[in-house]
Amino acid sequence: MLCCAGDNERWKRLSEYTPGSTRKLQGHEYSRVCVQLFGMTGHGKSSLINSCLCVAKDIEYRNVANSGMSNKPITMMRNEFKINNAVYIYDNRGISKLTEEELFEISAQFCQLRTTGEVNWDDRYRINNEVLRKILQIQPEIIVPVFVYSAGCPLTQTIEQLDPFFREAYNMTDLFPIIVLTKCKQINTEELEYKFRQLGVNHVVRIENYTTTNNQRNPEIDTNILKFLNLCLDEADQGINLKLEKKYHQELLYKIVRLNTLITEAKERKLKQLQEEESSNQSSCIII
Ligand SMILES: Nc1nc2c(ncn2[C@@H]2O[C@H](COP(=O)(O)OP(=O)(O)OP(=O)(O)O)[C@@H](O)[C@H]2O)c(=O)[nH]1
Ligand SMILES: [Mg+2]
Repeated sequence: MLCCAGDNERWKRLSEYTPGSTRKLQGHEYSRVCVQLFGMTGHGKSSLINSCLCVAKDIEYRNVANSGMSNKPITMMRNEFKINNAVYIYDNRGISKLTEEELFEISAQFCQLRTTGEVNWDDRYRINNEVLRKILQIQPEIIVPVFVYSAGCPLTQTIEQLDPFFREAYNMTDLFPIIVLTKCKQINTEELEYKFRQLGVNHVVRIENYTTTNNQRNPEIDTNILKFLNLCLDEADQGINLKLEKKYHQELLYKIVRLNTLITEAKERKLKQLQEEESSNQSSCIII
């Protein structure tokens, strides 16, 4: 299908990629790149995966990631899809209100503490011997954070309220998420792009996904998808370059300890709030 200028080079670059190869980086431990999708529910994460898979493999569109229309969230699991031997893309449960619990789960994913499977916002973890053993066995992988945002579905939150997510992504991965604007046909997204850039974002790309009703491969969508995947490789190698000097497991441990402290503090805050509410209820009972 690929027939736009530059597509063959982009496709070849993707097929031949190994971590670090776009910058000829050597002496690092990374053997795979994990493109990790986040975004509000219904904004097109699973559709982006379907689009990436059919273009990267140059095959017909199939709904492998189970995208769909519903008034309820569809994807509830963290699922892995293989683009090639070096690049994997992860679908995710959609964010609802970006609560503290959701942010902790996102951080745990950035720390490689999550494998695939059900994503439960309340399922917090504790650092114990088992987790420490697991950390030492973790195969270093480079995480490229991606935030999928539908230009066609205004949110109840403002873009500024998404700031904690962008900060956390940067703290944990050294990269600002790539923004993928979906459902943007005939929509002027300049103002939206500006707002994301104000939060530190460097890359905003517009992609009209393949969907079950728009599933015929076409050069324009193919090119945009290939550009996006190539951008993920550039970001991955930028991340590797930044991390070359750092000791991977030491840094990972530091991040996990930091996350654990944040979780403990949040728990203590909630407990204190509950105790205060209880004692104010008791005093109002006495007055009555
Ligand atoms: N027109 C148009 N529709 C899209 C696009 N991307 C996704 N859709 C449609 O939007 C709906 C939701 O898409 P999904 O990919 O399932 O969204 P999701 O983010 O995975 O949603 P959850 O799994 O519920 O979190 C589906 O009906 C898709 O066909 C797009 O770029 N353009
Ligand atoms: Mg989904």
